[in-house]
Amino acid sequence: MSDLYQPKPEHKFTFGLWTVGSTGRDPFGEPIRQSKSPVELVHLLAEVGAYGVNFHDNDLVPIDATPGERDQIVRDFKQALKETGLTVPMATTNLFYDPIFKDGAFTSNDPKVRAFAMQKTMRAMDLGAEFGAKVYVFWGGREGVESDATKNPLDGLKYFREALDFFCEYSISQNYGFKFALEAKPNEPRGDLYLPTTGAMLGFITTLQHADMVGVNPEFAHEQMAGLNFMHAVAQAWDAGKLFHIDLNDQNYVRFDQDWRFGMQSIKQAFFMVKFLEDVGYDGSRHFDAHAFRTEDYEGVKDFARGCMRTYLILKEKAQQFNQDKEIQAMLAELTAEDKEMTPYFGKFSPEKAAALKAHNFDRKAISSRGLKYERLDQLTVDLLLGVR
Ligand code: GLT
Ligand code: MN
Ligand code: MN
Repeated sequence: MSDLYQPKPEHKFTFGLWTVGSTGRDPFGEPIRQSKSPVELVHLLAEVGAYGVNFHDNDLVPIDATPGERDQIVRDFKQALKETGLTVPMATTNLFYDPIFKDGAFTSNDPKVRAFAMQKTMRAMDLGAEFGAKVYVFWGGREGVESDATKNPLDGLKYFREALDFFCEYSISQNYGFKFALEAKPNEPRGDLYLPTTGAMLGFITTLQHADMVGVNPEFAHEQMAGLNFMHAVAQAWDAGKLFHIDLNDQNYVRFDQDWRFGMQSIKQAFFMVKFLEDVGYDGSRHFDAHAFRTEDYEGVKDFARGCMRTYLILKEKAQQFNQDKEIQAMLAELTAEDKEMTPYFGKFSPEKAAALKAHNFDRKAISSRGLKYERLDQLTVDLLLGVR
């Protein structure tokens, strides 16, 4: 039984270097863990059973490294990957840490900053491609404003669109085969970030020249910060064929970005999220974008990482149980059953269909007086999750 919850490569569990590498620094306090090198972090991830490791350019290569230092770091990291068997499915650019990005990267008012952001991203794409990454994430941590007196959002959209069109062409010209995944967040560190939700990103993608190459990387905590239902955002992305990557973590609704261990707080939402991914057959990375509590040493960091994967696998088992539960499934079948009398009204429009539907008499009182048994259905779900079913 317990082996069911052991992570295996086929589960595609990945972590960013910045997640297990977090030293616990926050706006109110200094680091509480000694920082570890990328090589040490790869070994830590291998020890807990992860499949892959993702990075920002500067998680691996410091922003002011010389070309010689870069090459040495790349060699050492490759060696660590070889020793552990870990892969690098995704890469990204840090466009938020350095002070040059204080007013944004691609959406900065300053053309020099925008051009630097493009240069940095192309170099980071080269680095990611060197490790075989196929998904390239864009999280615009500084793309936004504190005051709308300072920037025009239409300019921001135009600059971001131009940059993405440029990177699609760059990837094609280099034969990198990247798929780009845009990650939304409503705020933090900026007062307001542009394109604040996954839904906004999906709308924006349709305006791009190479829309087929661009999808989304929704993050659990970011939709919850906006008070939204994460699974619904993911479902919309899936429906659009745009779920290229996913950031799993947790947090309390409508707070600052807490980036907690997956499933640590919102078990029910996490359950429906896992059930969705497994039911539709999503086959991309299950990336945990979270970090250990600030109370932990590196043993606690391992507990954190193991916990993310373990909870995912427990919820996956619970999803199977839900799908095989006779009572639950019978209720769902009844709720969603076809009504032969109504069937002719659905599907493609025709004037005859419209006329027939307009003429139909509905017994509103009878229809609305039927109890739907949702209380029972939800309680069965709760029983199942709490392990008494
Ligand atoms: C940062 C952010 C995350 C993004 C990472 C990728 S960096 O930790 O909070 O949500 O996914 O840029
Ligand atoms: Mn986050
Ligand atoms: Mn994220």
